[in-house]
Amino acid sequence: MLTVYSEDHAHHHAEAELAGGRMRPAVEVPARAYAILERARAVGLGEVVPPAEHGRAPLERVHSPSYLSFLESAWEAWREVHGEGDAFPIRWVVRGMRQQEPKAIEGRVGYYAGDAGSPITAGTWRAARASADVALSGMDQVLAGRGSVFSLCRPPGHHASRDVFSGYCYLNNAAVAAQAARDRGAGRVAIVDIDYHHGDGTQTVFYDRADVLFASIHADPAEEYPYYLGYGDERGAGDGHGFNLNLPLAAGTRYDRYREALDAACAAVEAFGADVLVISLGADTYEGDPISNFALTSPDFLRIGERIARLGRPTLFVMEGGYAVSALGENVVNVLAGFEEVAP
Ligand code: OKP
Ligand code: ZN
Repeated sequence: MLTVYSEDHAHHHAEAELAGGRMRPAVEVPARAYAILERARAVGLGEVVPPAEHGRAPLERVHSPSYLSFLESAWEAWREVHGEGDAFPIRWVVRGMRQQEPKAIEGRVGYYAGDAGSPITAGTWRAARASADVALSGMDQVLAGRGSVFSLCRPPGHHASRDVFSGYCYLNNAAVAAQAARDRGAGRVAIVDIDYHHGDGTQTVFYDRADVLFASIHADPAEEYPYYLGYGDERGAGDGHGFNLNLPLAAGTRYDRYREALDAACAAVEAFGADVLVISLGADTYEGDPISNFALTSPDFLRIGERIARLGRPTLFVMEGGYAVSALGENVVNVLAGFEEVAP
């Protein structure tokens, strides 16, 4: 399988994140991407190519121009006030407040932030743009007729919505790639999100649309991040009604139960008749993940890849989460190898 990868991800390297009431070492680190790349090379997964620059236009199909301008300028504006160091929100726009971007950087950060665990660093914009280019270049290859491509994105994207950064995500790589496929003539695009956390950003982007199906298997948001979206009764709105499928699962979920949810997501993709499939690929469902509570084993990831391949669709894998760095390469590449076992 072709892998698209950019070294530029390393420009996003937060020292710490606010978690559990204290600053803790960041878990979304450059070593994640290196571990996946190393494993892909070690098992001879296939060629690794850099992305092409796609510019701002495909980003603006998903994100608002004002949000993109904010992301591009936020760290510099923060530095002018607070000096070197990562930018974090400390104030949010909540119920009853004006939905309007203020002038001060502290107010702007809080206006666009979904949590305080997603630092904006000196290199975040550069890395996030490269990550979106990795997804877009992968989609170029899928649309050109490659049956499957792996976009080794970092930072991840599925918590970012039109104008919100959250959950280590700044640009929604999977959404940008799915929208690019639509803009270039793919009739129906399905996104299946198998990250442990609900893809709230992706769901929000496509919630009122019938041309992009979003199906997600994730930890029950009543118990787990992102808490405020991802429940089973969210089926889509307006034209999009029936084109959103959430499959929340309990803490401790093992593959026997996970497989049923994956079958349900795959059945939805079949019924929808997707021309192109985008997989938001998180491996934080692994039993050893430090911030998650499912119990999938490394061999289970082979089965996931095999099941996805049986859908028989042109497929773009877009990397999302997974924080057990020592097992991450094996788990991610197992999904891709399982896929290729069925659909070489
Ligand atoms: C991003 B992705 C853990 C704090 C969790 C946010 C998690 C974001 C996950 N105590 N903070 O979906 O893997
Ligand atoms: Zn996750």
